[in-house]
This record gives sequence, structure tokens and C-alpha cells, in this order.
Amino acid sequence: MYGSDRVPDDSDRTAFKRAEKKYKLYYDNDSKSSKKKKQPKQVDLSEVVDFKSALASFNQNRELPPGILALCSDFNLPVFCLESRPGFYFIPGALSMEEQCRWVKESLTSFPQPPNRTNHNAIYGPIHDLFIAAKERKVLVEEESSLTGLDSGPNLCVSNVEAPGWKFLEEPVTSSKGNTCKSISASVLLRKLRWSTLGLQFDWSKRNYNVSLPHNKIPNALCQLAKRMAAPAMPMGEEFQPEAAIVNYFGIGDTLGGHLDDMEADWSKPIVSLSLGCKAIFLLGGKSRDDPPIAMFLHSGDIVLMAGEARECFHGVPRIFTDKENAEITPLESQFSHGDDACFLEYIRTSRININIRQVF
Ligand SMILES: O=C(O)CCC(=O)C(=O)O
Repeated sequence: MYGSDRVPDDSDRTAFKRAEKKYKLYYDNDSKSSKKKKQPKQVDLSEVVDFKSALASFNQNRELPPGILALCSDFNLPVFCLESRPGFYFIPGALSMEEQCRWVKESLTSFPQPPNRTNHNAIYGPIHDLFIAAKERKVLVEEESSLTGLDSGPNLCVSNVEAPGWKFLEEPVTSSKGNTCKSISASVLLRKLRWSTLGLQFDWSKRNYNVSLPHNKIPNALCQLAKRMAAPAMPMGEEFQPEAAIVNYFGIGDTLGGHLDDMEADWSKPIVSLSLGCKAIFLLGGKSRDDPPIAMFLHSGDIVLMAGEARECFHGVPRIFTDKENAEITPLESQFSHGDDACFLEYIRTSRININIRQVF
């Protein structure tokens, strides 16, 4: 087929791609053209594993759907495994509502703070206090070089020869030449936040950890949580040392394509992955993209561990549900619906946050 301009059909795709396409958010064509709000296309979710209902049935009568096993351990929460994917563990509802609120807040306020890097670094350099700036409806404005701004009037963009960059201001400003300085609102930047990295910094361009980049240690409380939750994946009682974390932020229509996390030295150590906010579909494939993946729901408060053989399995997130009926975040919304928390509420009701914690060496 080389050189042909035939449009690829489903049979050309890997099993993983086909599943991504099946669950991805599409809109009904009809509703697009009408003035009515776009309606998401209906998806058949009957094959999506729901560990929340598996837990309910397990608690009621010790019964589990075929292929799902309950881990026997002295861990203080029910832990489920998949017969066909050794090394994969699912802890439904592992985080209390207080813990979920805490990590949502930290993910938006302290985790994107320099020296932690975010997807915005490449364009804007380090940005401080993005969430506060968004709350205060500020705009990020490009500073004009002092050479052009030296004898300008009071409207000039802030000059700084040493480190021209970007700065939060109350409103867009006019440059010395009378042009409006480049600017973007903080709330748009917050919406466009896709990832931040904690601890050892991951360099996406080189796909490795760059130990020479300035970094802080992973906050102690997150470290302790990850150590505690990693225990079911380490039955010999080994220690899990959290050294790096990637925080993924998902808005409406965002996805995370199928991939492997293969830059860590010791794959026997788990990746501890926390879900917060809107419900999502997680695809757990096999060692080849041609292996049909298992689809499962991730709810706010769930924890997934991937260790050993499961580290070699392709995985991704093709869908988050932001509509009221499917997002399943009413309890979290109520937690955030008082006083000073309205900004968190506004963000999380159409978003999902994933924090995945890793031992690198
Ligand atoms: O968002 C998730 O639950 C999965 C994240 C993930 O696979 C990753 O960051 O490598």
C-alpha cells in the first residue's frame, strides 16, 4: 500500500488504536450545525470494567466479574488484580474526600510552581502563581526589551534587559510603539496546563530524567501516601522510594495516547497513579499495540499500580467524562462548594487530574 492515498480503515489500525477511537469523545454531526449545545456521540460502555461496582458486589456477596481477582493481603483496603495482566493492581476509592480535595488543590497551586516544570515552560519560561493569577483574572504579558522601551511613556511594557520574559498584570498593556504587547489570560493558561513534573524533572524532548535540572524533593505527604499505597505491589516488603512524579491535567476532549513508561531503571517498582476529578476511561493493553486492551473506568479517588510485567503494557486515557451524569464527582463538588474554594470547583467540574509517582533509580 506504500504510496497509495487510500484512507486508512479500521483494519489498518492496531487493536489499541481501535479502542482509543471507540471511546474517544466525538460530537454528533447534527448537533454541530445546529445552534443547540453540541451533544457527545453515544458510546457503548458495556465492555468497560467498573471496579467501583466490582467492589460493591465483592462487599455484598464476595462475587467478582470473570477475570478480576481480589488480592489477599493485610493491606487495609480491597485491592483488585486482573488475571490476564500480572503486576496490575486497582484500589477503588483509595483516597478519602479530604485527601482528594487536598491533592486537587496542591495540583493546581503548588505543583506547577517553579522549579517544577510545566508544558508552559517552553513558551513562557517559569510561571509563578498561575492559579492565583487566574483567580484574580490577570493576564500574562510579554515584557518588551529595554532597548525599545527606554524612553517610552507610562504605558510601556515592563522592561528588563537581563531577563526579558513574561509577567502577570491586571490587564493587557500597550508597548512603546503603540502596539498591544503579546498577552494571554491566566485563566486560558490554566485551562491549557497539561502537565507538571515534581521531584526529578522529566525532559519530554529527550524522553528521560534530566537530573541536572533544578528540582525540589517530592512533598513529604505525597511521598508517604505513595509509599503506603505501593505496598500491595511489593509483597516482599521492599521499599518504594518516590523520586519523580508527573501530574497530568485533562480538560474536555483531552486524551493521553497509548504509551509505555519505560525510562525508570527498575520496573519491579510500581508506578503509583492517583485519579482526581472527572471519571475517565483507562485502556490497559498488552506488550504489543496489537493486543486488545482492557477498558476500565477511573473514578476520583481510585489508585492504580503498575509493576513488573504490567510495566511493559501499553496504556492510555482516551476519554474523560465532563457531563454531570457521567463525571461522578458530586461528592467532590460539594466539598469544594464553600467560600474560598469556588475556583477549584469551577476547574474540577470539567477536569481530571492524574498524579503518577515513580522511583527512577
Ligand atoms: O492519567 C492516567 O491515569 C494515566 C497517566 C499515565 O499513563 C502516564 O502519565 O504515564
